[in-house]
Amino acid sequence: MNSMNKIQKVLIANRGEIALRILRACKGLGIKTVAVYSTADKCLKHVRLADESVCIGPHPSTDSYLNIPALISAAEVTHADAIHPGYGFLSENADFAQRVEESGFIFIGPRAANIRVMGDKVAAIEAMQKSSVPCVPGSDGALGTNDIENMEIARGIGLPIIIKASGGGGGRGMQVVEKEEDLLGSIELAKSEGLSFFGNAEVYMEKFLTTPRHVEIQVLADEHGNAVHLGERDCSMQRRHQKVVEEAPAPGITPELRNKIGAVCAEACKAINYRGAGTFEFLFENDEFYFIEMNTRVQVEHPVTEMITGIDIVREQIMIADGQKLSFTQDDVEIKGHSVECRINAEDPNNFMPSPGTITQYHVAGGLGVRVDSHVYNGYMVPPHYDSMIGKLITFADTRIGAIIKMQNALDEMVIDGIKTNIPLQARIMEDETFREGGMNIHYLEKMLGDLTND
Ligand code: MV4
Repeated sequence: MNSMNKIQKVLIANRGEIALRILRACKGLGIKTVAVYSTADKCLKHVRLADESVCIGPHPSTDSYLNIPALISAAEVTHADAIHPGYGFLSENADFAQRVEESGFIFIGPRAANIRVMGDKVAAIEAMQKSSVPCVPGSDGALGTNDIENMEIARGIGLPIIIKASGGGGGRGMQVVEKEEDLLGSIELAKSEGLSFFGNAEVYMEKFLTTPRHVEIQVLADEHGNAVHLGERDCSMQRRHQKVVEEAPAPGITPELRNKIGAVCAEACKAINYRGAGTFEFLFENDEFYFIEMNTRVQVEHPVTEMITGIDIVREQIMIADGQKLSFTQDDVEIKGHSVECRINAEDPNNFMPSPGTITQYHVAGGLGVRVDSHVYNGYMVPPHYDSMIGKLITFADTRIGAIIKMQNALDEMVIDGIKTNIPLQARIMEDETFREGGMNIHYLEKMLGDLTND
């Protein structure tokens, strides 16, 4: 970037590893950075490395990282040009994106209108169907109040079905229905959960896929009508809707299958006038993709895609927000090798309880094809107020097994003392025979853990 660019200074509206990841991308582009932090976060690494920093409030997120007026004020006093929301917090809040732009700043993300559509799952699916993205057979819109009609829709789809809240996503506000007699009660429950969790009682119905994989497509689109896909990630290794291990490419996806679904996603971006980075989430069962949701933010697991494509996704987000054209075409995107990411959480590996506290010894893994995206350091105090993810260990090799072996050695090298972490759990996963075969479905990890307490 040079003095001609609109973006000379970015305010990073986030914390932890992603704030550091964004800071690094800004530095790589010669862009100045503003860190914002809560009173619990003065010691964050990116706060030390940023050109400027502003305390935006006390530790509860609602008073700091979710406080829109505080963030806009911080951008004003520091004369930032743009705001990067990271993931979580306000990253998929259409009102925030709108207020950022109305206040004269660039939102490093999609247009508010696109975020709003994707936040409404019924509207998102409708937009995707118009663009020929394959969706789960379902109610084709929100359910009405006619019980007989709703029963007919369910019979038409065939049980089991799933009722989902239109304002939901990420696993809340869903009801699986196995028997006809449970349908009407489940619709009412999904409606009331939708209303209380998301302020939206609208629900819809889909065929319930019993053993799918979670495969998602990364896209990038610029303001000039160009859109590309960067292949897929497999995020099936999850527990209670929290991803644990992600990888790219997804085992068993042929280049033909990838290019076909990827092209559909890129075309959908053009059709909806999408801008920025995005992820199309699919369920993948019997070699078929079924769209479920679109994420309009950078995702935790973006590094595995970066490793196999060589494309810096956060850098591209910033350049797109600056108004530049994508500097490469679909033909330039080459998928090479295999990458695995293990999320490192400050938690008890046996009962998954958060384990905040001070890190008394920290030694990081290294070597060719080993990447550590983490903000923690020796003496860092993991605060109890936020998500327990303290970093990500990412490996890259020619082959999937090569990346797994590198991961085993990297996990072995890591020393994080003073708190409990899930490193022992990740080591168990890496040596698991079924994981090593690849292509597990979304239920596998919970089964492996003998965890029958899930919903
Ligand atoms: C589904 C499904 C099966 N069939 N939809 C859960 C979170 C939300 N993003 C969508 N989810 C699911 N939707 C149909 N039609 C199973 C899940 C699901 C799931 C999906 C992805 C990753 C992990 C999951 C864990 C449980 C259920």
